Amino acid sequence: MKLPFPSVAVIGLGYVGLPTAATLAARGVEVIGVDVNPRAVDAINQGHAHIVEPELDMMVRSAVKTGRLRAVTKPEPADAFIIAVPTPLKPDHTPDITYIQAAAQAIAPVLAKGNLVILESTSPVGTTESLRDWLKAKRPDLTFPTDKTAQADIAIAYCPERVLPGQMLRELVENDRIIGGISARCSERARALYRVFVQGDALITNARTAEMVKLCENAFRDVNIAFANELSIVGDKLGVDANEVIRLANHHPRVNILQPGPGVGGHCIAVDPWFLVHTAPDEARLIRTAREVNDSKPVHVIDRIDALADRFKKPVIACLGLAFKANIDDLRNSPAMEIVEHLARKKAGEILAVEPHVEALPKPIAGVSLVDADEAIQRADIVVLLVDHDAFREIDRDRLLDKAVVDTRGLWRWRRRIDTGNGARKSKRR
Ligand code: SAJ
Repeated sequence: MKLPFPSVAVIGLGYVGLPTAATLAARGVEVIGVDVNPRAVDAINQGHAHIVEPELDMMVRSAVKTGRLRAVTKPEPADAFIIAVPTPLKPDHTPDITYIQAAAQAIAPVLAKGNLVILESTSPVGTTESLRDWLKAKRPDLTFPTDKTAQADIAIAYCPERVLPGQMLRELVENDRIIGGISARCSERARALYRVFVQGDALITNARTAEMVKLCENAFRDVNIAFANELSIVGDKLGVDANEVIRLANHHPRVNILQPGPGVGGHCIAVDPWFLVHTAPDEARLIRTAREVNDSKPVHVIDRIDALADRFKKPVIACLGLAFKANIDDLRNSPAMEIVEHLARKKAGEILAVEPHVEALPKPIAGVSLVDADEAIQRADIVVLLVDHDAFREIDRDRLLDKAVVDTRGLWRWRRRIDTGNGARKSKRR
């Protein structure tokens, strides 16, 4: 296959940039990986992924070995540039796009006529046009596109990533992509680049629509999880198990409710909806409320634990799971960690934390010890299930009979048999 862009610079070698760089290199593209963190650059050049993702380490090793991937701290000339830098949330819930601005400043000097620039970072609507304006200000010698331009020296598009941590390398190739060019010609150029490794459809739209598509995908999930979380709060008040309600309601052919939990964590779903609220504060009312419902869920869980702890003189509380979701080792932005830290701060009891995916707590927390599930359950008065790790599915439920249990994920109740009448068990994707 003749490569439309023989060399590609990927700016930002994080959870999205590094898998993208390694995948492009595996297709024969000469990839220049750029990151401001010299430690990440060194690790990659030695053939190691500095982030944990299944099979990524192996792909990076082989890309570096074949000479198709090389990491540097400053951009070099290339045929195309993919920007995949973080866009964190500021404490006041407004988006911080300074890393995109810095990436624009860094690539502007090496841009040349015929280059394609793609923004992949989750961004508020309008950011791709700002990127164009920043580049234009630095390079008055080049022409840049508008939505009406048929031809410009530089093509610019917004193409959001949609990969799920833990399945990135597969989803990077299989998922459909949204391609939002500033002009129709920009979209065509960007589509040619993704065709090199994407097997899914590459769907063309404009940049602003593509920006909103990315934000609405995560807001969709947030709103739906908020609905499930609200059902569980209502169920607690009414003495009804919301997990059973949801399981039965989902047998309706047009109902597919997500699972309640201790709150929403991670780096995307709990963040991106705020980008929409920020740009349309008076209009995005449901989206804002969903954020508030999900953000308040840890407090509801803590209140339930407190009510149980009052029954014991010196309660021993087992907290099962610290990661932000099942079967991963990422403890950042995790509602489970928030709950454990809160319980420790208010000295709710002796806390036995269980997290089979890590060797130690990120930092010591007074009153909290990391133990295995066996010991925690044996010693606990109260068992709190915070993450639905596969490892916890197998826990013998008889061992919980004399314990007070808070199962925030409905993991153990799920196993209770309900007669379907025909023995069939349907499962829907979550
Ligand atoms: N969660 C629930 N109940 C559910 C499903 C999830 O409480 O039924 C919680 C999880 O426990 C976790 C949080 O939501 O705390 C987020 O987990 P997730 O698996 O839903 O999503 P992320 O944050 O790992 O990845 C999301 C994905 N977006 C969508 O599914 C719409 C992924 O495809 C995006 O690429 C990613 O955000 C991103 O980078 O934006």
